[in-house]
Amino acid sequence: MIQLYGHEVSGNSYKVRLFLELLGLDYEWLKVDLMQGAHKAPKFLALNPFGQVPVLVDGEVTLADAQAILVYLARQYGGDAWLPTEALPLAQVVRWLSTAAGEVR
Ligand SMILES: N[C@@H](CCC(=O)N[C@@H](CS)C(=O)NCC(=O)O)C(=O)O
Repeated sequence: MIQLYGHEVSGNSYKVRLFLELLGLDYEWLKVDLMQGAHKAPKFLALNPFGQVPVLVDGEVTLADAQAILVYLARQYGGDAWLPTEALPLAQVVRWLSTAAGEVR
């Protein structure tokens, strides 16, 4: 089953949770206690050397960064409905991923 490491006050974790729900995928939510510094412990740094949530584990795939995870999930499970392959529509999706990570955040 897909595992998502995150924290409930993390907007980047929320983005991934929301998309997993929209895709109707089963997943296990694993809270990383940011307040206790669990994201800087060796066990978590082995998943993401940046020491940040979210991190997605899907079988052999371990992936950090909300935008990268959204792209992975869209292509792996959502098909063209969520992530088109044509140049301009794809660029428009990336534009809004970038805006969400930048200006909106
Ligand atoms: N580029 C990353 C940034 C992730 C990020 O900033 N995560 C925050 C929580 S929203 C975090 O783990 N902060 C703890 C830290 O940086 O020490 C993404 O978009 O997922």
